[in-house]
Amino acid sequence: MTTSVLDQLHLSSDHLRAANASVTQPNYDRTRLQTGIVHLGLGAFHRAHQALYTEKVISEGDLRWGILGVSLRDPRVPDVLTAQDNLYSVTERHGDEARTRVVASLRGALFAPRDLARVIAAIADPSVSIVSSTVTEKGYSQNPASADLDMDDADVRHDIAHPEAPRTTLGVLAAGIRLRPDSSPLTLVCCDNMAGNGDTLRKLLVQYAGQFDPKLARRIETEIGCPNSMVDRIVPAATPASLDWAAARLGLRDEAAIVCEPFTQWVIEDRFASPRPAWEDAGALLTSDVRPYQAMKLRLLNGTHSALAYAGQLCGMETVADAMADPLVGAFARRLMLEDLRATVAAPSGYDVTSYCHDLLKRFENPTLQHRTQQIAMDGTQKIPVRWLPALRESLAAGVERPLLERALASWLHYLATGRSDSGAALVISDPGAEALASLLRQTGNDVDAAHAALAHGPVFGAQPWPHAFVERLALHLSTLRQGGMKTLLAP
Ligand code: CS2
Repeated sequence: MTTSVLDQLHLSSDHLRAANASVTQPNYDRTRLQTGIVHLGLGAFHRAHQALYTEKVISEGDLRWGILGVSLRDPRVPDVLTAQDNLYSVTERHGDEARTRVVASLRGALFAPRDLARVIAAIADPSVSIVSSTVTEKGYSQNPASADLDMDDADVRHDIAHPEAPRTTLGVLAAGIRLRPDSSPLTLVCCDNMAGNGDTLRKLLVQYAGQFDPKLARRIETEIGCPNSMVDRIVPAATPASLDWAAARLGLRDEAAIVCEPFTQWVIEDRFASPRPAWEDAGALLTSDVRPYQAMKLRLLNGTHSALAYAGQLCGMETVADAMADPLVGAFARRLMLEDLRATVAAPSGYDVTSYCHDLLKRFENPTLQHRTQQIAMDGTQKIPVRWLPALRESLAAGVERPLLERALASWLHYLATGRSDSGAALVISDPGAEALASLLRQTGNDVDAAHAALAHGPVFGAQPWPHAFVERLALHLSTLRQGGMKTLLAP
C-alpha cells in the first residue's frame, strides 16, 4: 500500500459521504505520540478492544500511551500493519447499523522471533509502564489442570536454558523485566479469558523466573503490578468476505480491517504499580475485585459460546448466528445459559444477571457477524477447564445435576473422538492438547469406559475423581451421540 489508510480515507471521503458512513478519524498529531505500552499478541481482539480504549484516551490529549504491538507466533499481522503505517479500521456492526473508526494508537508492529532484541529492549525501557497481553489461554505455558507452569513444555524448557533468547510469552516478559532498571515501575495487564488472569500470570512468571534467577522472581512477586481484568467484545477473525465488505464501505483496501460487534466491556482491578492510561475515561470500569465479573463472563458468555461451537460443528452450522437460529441448538444454548450456567454465577454487585444473559443471547444472534463455530471450537482442552468444569464440579459437589452442561460436555468429547460432523464431514480440530484426550476416548470398548478414561485425563479434568452417577450419565449421552448425533441428544 503506497498511501496510508489515513490518507486514503481522506481521499475517499466523498465515497464515504455517498455511502452515508460515519468514520471517526484520529484527531491528534501522531508524530508526537510516545510509546507507553507494549502489547503481546496482535490479533484482532486486541486491536478492537484495548487498542481502541487507548485510542480514545489518546484522543483526549494524553499522548503518552502509544502501543508497540508484538506478535509472538505469526508474522502476517505485523507485516500487514507495517505496510499500512500501523493504521487500521474497526467497524462496529449489528444489522444495518455500522460505525467505523480509524485507529492510530499502534506505533509499531514487531514479530518477536525476528525482532527479539527490539521487543526485549522495549519491555526494558523505563518509559514503558504497561505490558499487556492477549496471547490466548495456551500462550501462558500453563498446565490447565494443575494451574502451574507446564515444565513438560519443550519451549518452556528451552527458555529456562536460554533465558536471553526466549520463545514463550513468559520468557519474553522475563527477559525484558530482567533488563529494566531498578525502580522503574511496571504493570502487566493480562487480557486473556482466564479466571484470575493477572494473578495467574504473576504466579507463572514467578515460577518460570525462579528456575534461573531467584532475584528476578522476587522482584516480579513484590514490585510488579498484575491486576486481574475481564475483557469482552466479540471480534471474529477477519475473512476474505469481511475484508471485502470493509473495503466496499471504506472505498479502500484495509488488509487489517476489523468488523466486530458494537458491545464492549473492560473491567480492571485498580492495582497498578505504575502510571496508566485513564482507561475509565474511555468506558473501562476500574474496580477493587474483578473476579465476580470474570466468573459471570467466562461461564455465561464463553461457556455458552463453547457449547454452541461444538453443537454447531457437529450439526454443520458455520456461524454462531446460524446455530442460534436453529430451533434445537438455539433452544439448547438459551437453556444452558439461563438455567444451568446462570445458577452457578453470583452477580457482581448491582448487576442484573438475567438481563445480562438476555443481552448476551441477542449478541450471539447478531446476523452480520460471521463468527465461525470452528474458531471458537479451537483449543478446547484449554478453554473447557475454565468455562465449564468449575461450574460442573461445584454443582456435582452440591449434589446438583446440570443436564444441559453435561450434554455439552458429551458433545465436545464426541466431537474430539470422531473428528466428524454428524453428516460425516471431516472437521478441522485445532488444539494441541486434543489428541491425547481423543485417543483415550477411541481406545475404549464401550461408552462407560470411554467416559471414565476421558474424565481420568488429569491435564484437562484434574486429579479429583468424578462421581460415578455423573460418569454414567455422560456415557449415556456419548452413546446417544454415537447412535443418533447431536440433534437426537438435544431432542425434547
Ligand atoms: C470466544 C471468545 O473464541 C472464543 O473462544 O468464546 O473469543 C469470545 O468471543 C470473547 O471472549 C468475547 O468477549
